[in-house]
Amino acid sequence: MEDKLNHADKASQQLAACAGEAHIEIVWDRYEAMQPQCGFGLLGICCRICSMGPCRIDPYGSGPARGVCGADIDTIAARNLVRMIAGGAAAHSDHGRDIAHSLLLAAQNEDSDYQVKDEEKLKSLARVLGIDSNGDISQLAAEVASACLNDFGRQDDKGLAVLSMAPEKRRKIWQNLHVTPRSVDREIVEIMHRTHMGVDTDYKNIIKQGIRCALSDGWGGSLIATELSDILFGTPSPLRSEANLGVLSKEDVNIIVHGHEPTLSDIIAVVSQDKELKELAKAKGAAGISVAGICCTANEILMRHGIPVAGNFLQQELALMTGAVELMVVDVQCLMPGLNSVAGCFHTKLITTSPKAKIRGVEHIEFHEEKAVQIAKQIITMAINNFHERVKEKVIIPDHKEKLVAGFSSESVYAVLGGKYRATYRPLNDAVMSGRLRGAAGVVGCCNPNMPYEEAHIKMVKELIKNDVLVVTTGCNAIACAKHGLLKPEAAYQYAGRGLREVCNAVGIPPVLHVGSCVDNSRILIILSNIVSEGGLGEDIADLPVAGAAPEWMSEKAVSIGFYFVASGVYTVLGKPLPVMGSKNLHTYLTEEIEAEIGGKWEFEEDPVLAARKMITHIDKKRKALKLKPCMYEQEKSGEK
Ligand code: NFS
Ligand code: SF4
Repeated sequence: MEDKLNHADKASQQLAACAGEAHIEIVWDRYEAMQPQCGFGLLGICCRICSMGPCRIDPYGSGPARGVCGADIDTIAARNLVRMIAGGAAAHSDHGRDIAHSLLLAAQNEDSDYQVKDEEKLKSLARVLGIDSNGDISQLAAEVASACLNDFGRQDDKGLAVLSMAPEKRRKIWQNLHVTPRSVDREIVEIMHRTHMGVDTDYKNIIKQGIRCALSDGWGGSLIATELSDILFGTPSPLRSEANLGVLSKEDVNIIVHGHEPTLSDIIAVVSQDKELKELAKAKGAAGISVAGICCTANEILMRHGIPVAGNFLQQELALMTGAVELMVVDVQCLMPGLNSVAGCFHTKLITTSPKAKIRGVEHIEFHEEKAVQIAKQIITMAINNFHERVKEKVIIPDHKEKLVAGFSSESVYAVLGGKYRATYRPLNDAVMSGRLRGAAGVVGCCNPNMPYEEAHIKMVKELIKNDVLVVTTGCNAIACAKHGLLKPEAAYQYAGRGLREVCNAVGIPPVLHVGSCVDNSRILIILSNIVSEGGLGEDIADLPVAGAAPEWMSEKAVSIGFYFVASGVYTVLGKPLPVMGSKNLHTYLTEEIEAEIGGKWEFEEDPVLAARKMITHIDKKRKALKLKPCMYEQEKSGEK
């Protein structure tokens, strides 16, 4: 386990060691116990879709070449892969649907605990959807929410209404390939249909549906989640905060919100400021109430309220190891079922809230938007009442946290990079065109015990910014960057190349821009779209000098995200490969042939520095195709080497 944490932040190292000493089992122990993992699974070539199976194909040709039904290795690998896309798209999109429901509820009910916070954004989304944006705000919010909800289940073939945010040329490419998503739910259902026994067996045709489904996530469900969350909870703008387990307080009641949807966490963030609750905390011997987040719900409330981040995916159990958490409340996604046994070693109360995500043996307080504040108060009160159970001798709050600047959105990037006087992407495009910025990269995604914790995230990001590539980040990568000091404006001096440093210096931003949670990868799509429409860098996302990566990916959501970036024309790199390595044909298709069809392609590269170099090579190739000058300080740099 130690090897896996050699590059981790000090807080994680300290608490993982404590878990070891106390014989408390955490994720790295379970990972070790699981070795060796099934090679057929890793290669994607086992099938248990029907009960004539399970079938597995020997990739070296010494066993049967086909399943009982006759499915070959390519069919099996492709079916498994697109089912991952369906899982990921479903998770993101169901989240989007919930936000749309919350907006509708707020619009229809004056006394709702939710109100429209960003009227401008509501109006601009209304215009995108072809809705008259004048008139009563509640009425408009209801219409926008209904139009978005309609994209989940529409039955015509016109395509999602929100797709109009994509560049025109891109939409044409999708049309010609017949991958324009028709409705979010339909694409997920169609994957399940096509991958049922005896339906689609042509691996390229299966992947095509995977792409259509992934697009319905990125440009559909996720985009709806982001846009409507901004409307409901406010569009982020740059703010300061802190990250890592050192944000937990010795004196306060500590509440951790973990999961993904902002509907509950945003209310908890607000209600925790309630005077009466603060008094109650004091009456119970605490100094106050501290809220901190884990995973993407952390990103949601960081971006909008500056609530500190306790940690990312692999720190969820470590947070409980501090012995200082009175209550952890979870909603959906990326919740380790192992949380319960770690919580059981301490006084920590674990609370589930979503009817979609219960954990056996864990107390469930069902969250309903209609009673949001009331439920938030109930949960916070429980935490306060649990404070006296904290065992002082067991408390270990690591002395490690980092300062950060977060809160970038497609709108605030617009304002910040546009300079003080004109809100426009022009200066950003100009910086790329002049070669001051080489290009941009989205580095996103999970952490995974199958790799040294966060080593790939940090090494890749550092290599990119050193070479004048501006990095935008979301999800657990954003939290990794925060913990390692890369989200501070000063990081530009320390790590960025001269061109990027000049840009950061001029506008006072970090070299790595935190744009939110994983559904907020849709912000990256919109930023790319805006760069295209600003002009001078081609007509399509595929023309831009940009690349994407998820160096330590873990979840099905990451597979869906990667696919919608590839299908939007972005070269996308993973650390560990997708589970397709058993199928040579599928592997070649995804990493080579697909580029000619759709403009983007996959790359698998475990070495993070090499992966960054490949991204830079791709960026340079795109610069050359655009006939741009080489990066401004490149020559100087080669002189340095
Ligand atoms: Ni994204 Fe967010 Fe983290 Fe991975 Fe999980 S928290 S939605 S899936 S693990 S980045
Ligand atoms: Fe085997 Fe075919 Fe059934 Fe899959 S669908 S389990 S390959 S028989």
